Amino acid sequence: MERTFLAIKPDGVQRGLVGEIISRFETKGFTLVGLKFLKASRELAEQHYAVHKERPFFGSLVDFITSGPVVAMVWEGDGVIASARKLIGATNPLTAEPGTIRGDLGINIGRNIIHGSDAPETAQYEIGLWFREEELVNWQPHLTPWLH
Ligand code: 3AN
Repeated sequence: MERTFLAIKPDGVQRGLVGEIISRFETKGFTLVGLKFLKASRELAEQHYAVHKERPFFGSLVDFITSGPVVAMVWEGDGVIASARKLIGATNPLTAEPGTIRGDLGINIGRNIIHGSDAPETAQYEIGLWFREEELVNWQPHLTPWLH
């Protein structure tokens, strides 16, 4: 079963959007298999954003993601990587479609509320970076799977 890594960034936590954001993935029908609330270390943030190391905003990106607590999550379900990216919306909240998390809840590209893995390889890398295997729960929430 496919898994993705999602993280509610410090702006989403500070603005009290944690419940609303988790709700969107729950009501869509995906399954939560990992969840932790933490202030990321600089080292973790730099590893997480390693692909952006050469970008001009790398330093401020790491400053921001380590500035306050984040909600790190692993979600599971068919097609969850691409679907979560759709639910999240475009990188720039100003151009993100209404109905998406960023389109509905944000205005600033540097404060775009939530991170979501963009491909299977990134998902695997990010899940391994933020979670130990024993922190992920293998469970079947739906005894009647036809409900989905
Ligand atoms: P996404 O989060 O939509 O996958 P990426 O991977 O292109 O976007 O960028 C990673 C993060 O870097 C974004 N979530 C955003 O916070 C930040 N970022 C991207 N582009 C810019 C930019 N032009 N200025 C400032 N921050 C940016």
